[in-house]
Formats: sequence, C-alpha cells, structure tokens
Amino acid sequence: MAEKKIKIVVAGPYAAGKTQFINTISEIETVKTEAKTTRDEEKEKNDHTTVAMDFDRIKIDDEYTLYLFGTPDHARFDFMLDILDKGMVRLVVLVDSTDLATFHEARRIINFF
Ligand SMILES: Nc1nc2c(ncn2[C@@H]2O[C@H](COP(=O)(O)OP(=O)(O)O)[C@@H](O)[C@H]2O)c(=O)[nH]1
Ligand SMILES: [Mg+2]
Repeated sequence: MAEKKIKIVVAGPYAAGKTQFINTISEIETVKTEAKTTRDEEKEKNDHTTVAMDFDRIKIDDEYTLYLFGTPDHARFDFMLDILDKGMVRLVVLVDSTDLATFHEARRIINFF
C-alpha cells in the first residue's frame, strides 16, 4: 500500500515549546536547526532557538505517516512559513500560558495561517 503523508505544522511564539514538543513525540532523530540566542531578553527564556524548522516523522500504520514541521521562532524568518504550509492538513499552535506578552504574537501567527 502506498504511504499516505499527513503534514502537520507546529507554530507559536518564541519559546512556546515547539521544538520541545516535536522532540518529545518524535520516533526518529529529529532534524533541528538550532542556533545560540544572542539577545539578553531571548537568553532569559532559552539559550537556543530554531532558525529554519524542526522536522519529525511518525508512522501511524502501514498506510499513514505524520510529517511534523516546527516553524522558526522569530518573525524575521516568516518567509519559511510560506514554504512550510504547502500541503499542510492541520496546524498546531502552542502558547506558553504563563507568558501573556506572547499572546499577540500567537494571534498574529493564527491570522497568518
Ligand atoms: N515548563 C515547561 N517548559 C517547557 C515546556 N516545553 C518547552 N519548555 C522549555 O521552554 C523553553 C523553550 O522551548 P523550545 O521548545 O525551544 O521553544 P520554541 O522556541 O517554541 O521552539 C526551553 O527551555 C524548554 O525546555 C513545557 O511544556 N513546560
Ligand atoms: Mg524552536
């Protein structure tokens, strides 16, 4: 039976937990594009940040395989979103519920998609 691919994009503000989420549910060694954070206010939340994408694959059964793509953590890499959302069937938006200041960014991301 031919493999059917289900593409899911995981988006959300900086330090919402996108990379952690994808690593945790992964069944393969995830593809990561982490770089060291440089700005003090960023370092406070996370010492690494995703600059291109996270990637993970999960085989459901003989027919279906999930392909998960995590978005970059900063708006300056938004051009990646146009690439990542091609063929997307579901969007997961993660928000840090303890960090109210990021809610506007979460809204912007939802509107984008
Ligand atoms: N307490 C808590 N911390 C988390 C959770 N998920 C991620 N983190 C931490 O939050 C920080 C940012 O996570 P990361 O996955 O890199 O965020 P991203 O910028 O959305 O990719 C890291 O220090 C993680 O260890 C969670 O569910 N609970
Ligand atoms: Mg990340």
